[in-house]
Amino acid sequence: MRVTELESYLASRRQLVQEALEKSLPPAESYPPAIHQAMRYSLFAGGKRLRPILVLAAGESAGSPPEPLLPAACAVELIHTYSLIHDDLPAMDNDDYRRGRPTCHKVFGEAIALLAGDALLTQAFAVLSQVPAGIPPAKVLQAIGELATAAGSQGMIGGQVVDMEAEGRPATLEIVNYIHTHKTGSLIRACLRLGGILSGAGEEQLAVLTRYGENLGLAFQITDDILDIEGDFTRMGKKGGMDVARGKATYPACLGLKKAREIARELCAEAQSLALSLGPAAEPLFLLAGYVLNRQG
Ligand code: GRG
Repeated sequence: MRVTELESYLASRRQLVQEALEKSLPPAESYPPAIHQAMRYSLFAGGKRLRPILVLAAGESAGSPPEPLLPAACAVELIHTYSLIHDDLPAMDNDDYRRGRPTCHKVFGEAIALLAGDALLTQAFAVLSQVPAGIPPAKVLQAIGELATAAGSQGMIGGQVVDMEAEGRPATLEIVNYIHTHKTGSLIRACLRLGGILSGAGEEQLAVLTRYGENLGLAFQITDDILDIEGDFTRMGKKGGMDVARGKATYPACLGLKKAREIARELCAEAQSLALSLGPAAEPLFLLAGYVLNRQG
């Protein structure tokens, strides 16, 4: 697969994910419609679907077709969407725009937005608990445990708490690393592990996928820090410059833009060499590391 083919790979995987996500939630008119409309509003607001695609690409590297991995791919995107809804609430970052349109609470009100996030989180586990044909139930159980831990107080939520606590204070690189590897990195790492576990990857293969996920997760958040300074609203779908305005603990704040860029490049190069070590079936993972480094939104 050449770099020019990455776009068609992304498009084909996005299509599969989109169709599966459609079926993962009750229809908008299901009673009570207010909650289902809010859940669908945020889920179908045009995200990149990077995390579900990483689940599929990790599975592909271990020889699995995409279909049996779709419940896990959807589960991760449901959790990601819930985290965005809650992060945008007035009690947290108080953002008006996400994915290029008004945030969930701006449209549906705070109470429904809070509940839409809760409902997406719980629905994620209902979806993941469906056992696809050909996947041993024990592997699904393992995946459920991994995703719950990654999203919980020692994963994504822990990262969010330290992110809030660090606001407006001079942050050490150690604190920034904790925030980035937990708030953002935990879920991305879980994507790689879920794809591997559900595809029957061996111990060594899973260890490589995990390290790839750790490198990519940190690189993803560093590029997000950089885009918050350099990106524009049209591409990012949200207002830029907010990290500086809020005194957030970021890589550029700690080390400067140049060093932040250099570290993101090194992390993606390391992810690419890990992908290469997995052989030709990991080519999408190789290209996805380049995509994360060069993304504009
Ligand atoms: C509030 C429960 C809770 C958790 C908060 C993930 C998170 C932790 C907050 C979301 C806000 C944020 C800036 C997280 C950092 C991760 C990140 C860059 C999210 C945006 O991900 P993209 O760019 O978004 O993949 P799309 O819209 O493309 O899916």
